[in-house]
Amino acid sequence: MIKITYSAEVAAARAAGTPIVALESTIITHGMPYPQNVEVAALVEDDVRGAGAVPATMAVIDGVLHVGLEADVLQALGKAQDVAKLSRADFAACLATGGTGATTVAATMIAARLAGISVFATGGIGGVHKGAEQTFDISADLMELAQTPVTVVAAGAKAILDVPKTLEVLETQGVPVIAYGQDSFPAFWSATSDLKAPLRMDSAAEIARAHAMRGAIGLPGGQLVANPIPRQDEIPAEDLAPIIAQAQSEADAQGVSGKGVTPFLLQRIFELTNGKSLESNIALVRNNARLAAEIAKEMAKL
Ligand code: PSU
Ligand code: MN
Repeated sequence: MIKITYSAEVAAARAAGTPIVALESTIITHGMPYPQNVEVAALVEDDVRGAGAVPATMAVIDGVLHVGLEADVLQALGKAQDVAKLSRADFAACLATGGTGATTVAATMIAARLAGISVFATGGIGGVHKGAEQTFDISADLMELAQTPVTVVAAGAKAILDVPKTLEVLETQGVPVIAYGQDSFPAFWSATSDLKAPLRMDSAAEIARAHAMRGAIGLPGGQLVANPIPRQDEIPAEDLAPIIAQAQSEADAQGVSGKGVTPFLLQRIFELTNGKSLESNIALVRNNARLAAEIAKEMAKL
């Protein structure tokens, strides 16, 4: 009933048992401007290949789930204006109605599970938004991590979010939050924060074993691996704070809500930093892709 198509590269990897890393597409359609989005998507795919795994970027095109995007499909998706942003709530509806949509973290996890892929790299997950006590704006990504068995490698949670509340919800939902190679929870554009991560691991092998152990003891859900941005690419938190505050107050003043919030804030921060936020974003996604490939290789050994 569900139509799935695999890129030639992913189909070959599945046949050969080569490790595969899932990648999302909302970051392409709603997270970065064209044409950098397509260039970055291709670079990130190359990072996965360079580390010895095969990339599977997910999207729904005309009602078909694409696991791995051929170059022309990626190009068309990156240029398109009216692509839906799919999460758990609308993923099935898009497939059923023949629609086209990019997958968020939540939808990419669902797609990865369907394709038998256990690890996924992105930039930052969605989380609890500032003011959530009024708006109730909490990303479905958090609840997805609690129920779908995919290990997600991200650079922590963006400073546009309420990071302490995001960590609280992850704890309530029983999601392992693992800082990679440090004690502190990384803050997306900054490598560290004042918050200690609940767990710390220093190798891809440990992360792969923890993933397998969750399955072995019958717990549903995945893991969040918080991989700090490389030091040379970070933006100091104090430089970003006023910019984030400005973007947030503009969003409030314009009544931006629902799915529009995250893309609006990312775009305004890109403009207000003269593109510096995008450079950091690119560096951290690439860094996450490399770690995810190492984890995929370790998972394949178990
Ligand atoms: N982080 C980024 N860029 C993005 C996103 C997160 O650096 O584009 C996207 C991801 O697809 C994530 C989604 O799943 O934003 C979260 O959206 P929301 O807050 O509406 O759940
Ligand atoms: Mn939201």
